[in-house]
Amino acid sequence: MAQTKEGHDPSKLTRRSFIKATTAATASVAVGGALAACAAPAPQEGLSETGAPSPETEGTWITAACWHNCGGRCLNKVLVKDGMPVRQKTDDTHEDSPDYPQQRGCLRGRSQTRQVLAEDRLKYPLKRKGWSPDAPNGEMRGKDEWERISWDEALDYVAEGLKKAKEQAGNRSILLSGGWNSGGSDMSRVLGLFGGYTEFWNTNSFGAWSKTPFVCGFHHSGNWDQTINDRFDLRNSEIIVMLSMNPAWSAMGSQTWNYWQAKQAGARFICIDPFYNDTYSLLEAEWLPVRPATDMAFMLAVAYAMLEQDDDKKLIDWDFLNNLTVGFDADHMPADAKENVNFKDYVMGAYDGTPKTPEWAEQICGVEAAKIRELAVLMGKDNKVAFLCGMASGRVHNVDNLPQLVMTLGAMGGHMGKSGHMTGSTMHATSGNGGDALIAAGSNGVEGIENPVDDSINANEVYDAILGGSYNWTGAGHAFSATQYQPGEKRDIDIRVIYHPAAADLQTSDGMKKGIEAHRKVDMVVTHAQFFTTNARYSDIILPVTTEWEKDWGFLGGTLVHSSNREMMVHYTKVIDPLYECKSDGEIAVELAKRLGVNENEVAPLTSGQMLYNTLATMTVLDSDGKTYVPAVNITADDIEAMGAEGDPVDGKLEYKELRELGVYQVKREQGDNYGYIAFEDYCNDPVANPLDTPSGKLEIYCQTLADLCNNMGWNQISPIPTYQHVVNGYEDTFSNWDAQEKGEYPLQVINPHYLRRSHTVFDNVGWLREAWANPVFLNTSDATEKGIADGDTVLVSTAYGQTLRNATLTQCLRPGVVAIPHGAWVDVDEETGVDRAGADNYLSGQVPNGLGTSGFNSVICKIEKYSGEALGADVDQPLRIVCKDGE
Ligand SMILES: Nc1nc2c(c(=O)[nH]1)N[C@H]1C(S)=C(S)[C@@H](COP(=O)(O)OP(=O)(O)OC[C@H]3O[C@@H](n4cnc5c(=O)[nH]c(N)nc54)[C@H](O)[C@@H]3O)O[C@H]1N2
Ligand SMILES: Nc1nc2c(c(=O)[nH]1)N[C@H]1C(S)=C(S)[C@@H](COP(=O)(O)OP(=O)(O)OC[C@H]3O[C@@H](n4cnc5c(=O)[nH]c(N)nc54)[C@H](O)[C@@H]3O)O[C@H]1N2
Ligand code: SF4
Ligand SMILES: [Mo]
Repeated sequence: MAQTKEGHDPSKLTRRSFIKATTAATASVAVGGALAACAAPAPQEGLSETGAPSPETEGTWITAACWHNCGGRCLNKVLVKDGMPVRQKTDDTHEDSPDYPQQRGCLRGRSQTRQVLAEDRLKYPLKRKGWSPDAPNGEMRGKDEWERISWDEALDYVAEGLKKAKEQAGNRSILLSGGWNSGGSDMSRVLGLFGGYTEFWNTNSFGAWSKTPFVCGFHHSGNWDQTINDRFDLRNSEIIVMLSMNPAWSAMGSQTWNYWQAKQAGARFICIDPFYNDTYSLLEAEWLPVRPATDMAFMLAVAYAMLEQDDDKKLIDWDFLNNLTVGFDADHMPADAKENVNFKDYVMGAYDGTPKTPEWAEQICGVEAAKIRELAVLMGKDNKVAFLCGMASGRVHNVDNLPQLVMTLGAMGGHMGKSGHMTGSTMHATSGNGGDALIAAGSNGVEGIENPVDDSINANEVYDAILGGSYNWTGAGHAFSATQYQPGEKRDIDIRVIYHPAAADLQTSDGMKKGIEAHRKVDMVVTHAQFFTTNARYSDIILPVTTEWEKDWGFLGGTLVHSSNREMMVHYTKVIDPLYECKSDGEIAVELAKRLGVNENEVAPLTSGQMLYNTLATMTVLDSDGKTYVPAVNITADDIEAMGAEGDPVDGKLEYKELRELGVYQVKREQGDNYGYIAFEDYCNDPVANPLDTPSGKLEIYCQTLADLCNNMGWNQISPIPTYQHVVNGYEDTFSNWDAQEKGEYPLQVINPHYLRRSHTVFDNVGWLREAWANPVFLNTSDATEKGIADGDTVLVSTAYGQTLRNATLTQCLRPGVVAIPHGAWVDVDEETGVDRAGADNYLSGQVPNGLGTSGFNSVICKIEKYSGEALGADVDQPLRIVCKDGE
C-alpha cells in the first residue's frame, strides 16, 4: 500500500534518495502539464534533510490559498521555481504590531506543500470494482478494490446513475450532501437544472447558536460574531469570562493575540470548561471545571446566585433588564407571549418546585456552589465584564435555550452596549474581534439556481431516513433564514444516490457507523475528492479534484461568519498547474451538464476573468470615517483587458496590481481610529429609535418565536424561557439510577476538541503534522488509573453506537469523568470486529434528532477499557492511503 513509485518501498529509501527519486517525476508534471498521469510529485525539492526551508531564493513568491475551514485566516506565500513550490513563508507585508498584526500562518498552513503535493493525492478517476449501475453490490462499499477508469467512463457512469435514479424514483431520490454548503456548490447548479435534489442540513459549527438571532435580532444581517465588541475594546474589559473557548487551537493565526493584549492590559480571565486547554493556560485563567453538556444548570445557578446576592441592587442592572429585555419577570412580558412563564420565577423554582440554586447545579455540573456564587458577584454590573462563549457548549443535544441563557446572564449584569462590557458568542477567525467586516467581499455576479425539490433532511436523521424511508421535513434552504423553517411534516423518502460534491459529511456528521450502513444501501455513491477520504472510501465513483493551489484565483475573507477576521481579505492566485488528471469541481459540473442534457452555459455562465472583475469591482472597504463603504480596488482599463473581462474601470483605494502582489488587503488599525465596534450600542442608547429585529424589538429572555419554531419542528418541546432540559447522552445518562447515583454502562462523557493537527479532516495525512501532534485519546489520570490504563496504552472506547481504539494520553487538565477524542480523524474500520482504529469521533456518536436540529457532538457517553488485543502503533507510522499507483 505505502508505495511511492512502483517497486520501491519508501522505508528502504533515505529521505535524500527519495527526494532524488521523485524530483525528476515532479519536474515532468510541472513542465508536461496536468496529464503526466501518475508520477509521484514530492514537495521535497528545496527542503533540507530536516524539512527546514532551504536557502532557495530564486523564483516567484505567489500568494497561496489556505482555504480550509480551520478557524484562522492567514497570509501564506509560496516561492515557485520552474512551476514547482520550493519554499513557503507567511505574512511579511508590513511590520508586526499588536494594533496592526501580521496575519501569520500556523503549522498546518506552513505544511501545505506537503498536503497539495502529497503522495496520496488522487490522480485519476476511480471506480469500485464490484459496482456497476445495474448491480451495485452496495455491501462491498469500503471493502472493495478500486480500478482506474477514464474521465469519459467516470462521467458517463455518474450521468447514467443520476438519470436512472430520476427515472425510477424522481429527483428527490438524489441526496446532495455538503451541509448548508451544498446549496452553493457547482453540483447544486447542475442538479438544480436537472430537476433538483434532496438537500442535507446541519448546524455544524454553531449548534444551538444558529438560532440566536431569534433572541437578539438579526443584528447586522444575523452575524453571531457581532454580539461582542471589537478587539481593541476587549482591552477595556476587567474580567473576561470564557465559556467553552480554545482559540489557541481552534482559531490559529492571530486571534489568541487579541486575548493576549487584554491580558497585558490587566484583565482577569475565568474559564468554564471541562478541559483546561492551552488558551486558558496562556491566559492564566481561573478554572471552573464544568462537566460537558451541563452549562444550562451552571448558568441558571449563576442567575440564581446573582438574584440571591443582589443586596441594595448592587449586582443586577435592573434598568437594563426593565428597559431593554422582555420576559425576565412578570412585569415585563412580550405582547406575543402565549405562556404565563417568566425567567425569574422559573429560576426561583415557582413552576417546578426546584429553585435553581448553586447546590442544585453543583450536583449536575460539578462546579462547587461557592465558586458559582463567587462568579455571580464578579458578573455584577459594576465590573467591566466580557462574557464570551465559543460554540462548543452549544454543539450539544437539548440546549436550544443556551445562547438565550448566555444573553440573559449578560443582560442581568448590563454587560452589553458599552465599552469593556460585552456578551455573546465568538469563535473561529473572528474570535475576540466582533463588528462588521471593514473590508467586504464582492460578488462574482453568477446568480444562484433554484432547487425545484424542497426536500431537506437534518443531519441528525439523514441515515435513519435513508435506511428507514422517512424523515421529519422542516422546510428547505435552512442556511440562515428565519422564514424558511416550517412546522415538521413526516415525509417518505427513497434515497437512491448519495452525491458528495465537497465536505466530508460521512466523517463529520453524527452517527458515522449508521452512515456507513446507509451508504451501503443506495444504488450509487459519488465523491469529488483530493484524497482517499472517508466519503471517497465508501463511494462507487471517485472524481479527483484540484486544490485551490491549482485554480486561477480566489478570495478568502470579507464576510464574518467563518471567513476571516473583520480587517482583512486574502487574494490568492494559482501556484501550480492542475496535477495529474485532476479537474476542478466547476469543470466536472460542466461535463456532467452535457451528459445530463442540461445547458452547460447556465451551469457556468461567466468566464473566470469576468468573475474576477465582477468580484473586484464590487468589493468595498470602510472609509476612514468608519461609516462609508467605498470601492476597495482600483481597476484600470488595462487590468480589465488583461482579465479578458468586460466592464468599466473602478476608482478604488488599492491598485489591483498591488493587491495581487501583496496578496492581502488588510485595513490598518490604530488606537482611536473610527473602526471600533461596540455591539448593541445603538440599541442600548436608544431602543426606540434602534429596536432589535425581534417581535418585541427587545432582547427576548422570553422568546415565543424560538419556542414556536422548535416546538413546531416537532423533535421535542422547549420553553420560551431558558430552562434546564434533560440532555440525551448527557451527564445524567451516565447513571443507571440518578436518584441513587448509580453509574450505568457508559459512565464517562466524551468531548471532541477541534485539533491542531487538522482542520476537521483536512491535513490528517500530512506526516509533519502527524509527527508534531499525535492523535491520542485524552483521559483524566485518575479515570485511567482506576482502569489500569497507563500513558501510551491502547484503549478501547465504546459507546452505544460504536467503538474505537486510541493510545491514551493521561492529563490532569481534563476534569475526571471526561474523555477527549480530538475531532476529525479518518475512520479506519476493522471489518471483522467493526471497531475503528483511527479514533474517529463520529464513529462514537449516534443519530439523535432533537430540538432545533442541533448536532450533539459534545453530548456522547462512553466506557473505556485497556485493550487486550495488539497495541496500536504511533499514528505517524500508519501508512498513507495510496489508491492511485504510480505508472499505472
Ligand atoms: N464529532 C464531531 N463532529 C463534528 C465536529 C465536532 O466538534 N465533533 N465539528 C463540526 C464542525 S464545527 C464542522 S464545521 C464540520 C466540518 O465538516 P466538513 O466540512 O465535512 O469537514 P472538512 O474536513 O473541512 O471537509 C472538507 C472536505 O472537502 C475537501 N475539499 C477541499 N477543497 C475541496 C475542493 O476544492 N473541492 C472538493 N470537492 N473538495 C474539497 C477536503 O479534502 C475535505 O474532505 O464538522 C462537524 N463535525
Ligand atoms: N485546529 C483546528 N481549529 C479549528 C477547527 C479544526 O478542525 N481544527 N475547526 C474550526 C471550526 S469549523 C470551528 S466551528 C471551530 C470550533 O471552535 P471551538 O468551538 O472553540 O472548538 P472546540 O475545540 O470544539 O471547543 C472549545 C472548548 O469547548 C470545550 N467544551 C466542549 N464541550 C463543552 C461543554 O459542553 N461545555 C463547556 N463549557 N465547554 C465545552 C472544549 O473542552 C474546548 O476547550 O474551530 C475552528 N478551528
Ligand atoms: S490558521 Fe488556517 S488559514 Fe491560517 S495558516 Fe493555519 S490552516 Fe492556514
Ligand atoms: Mo465549524
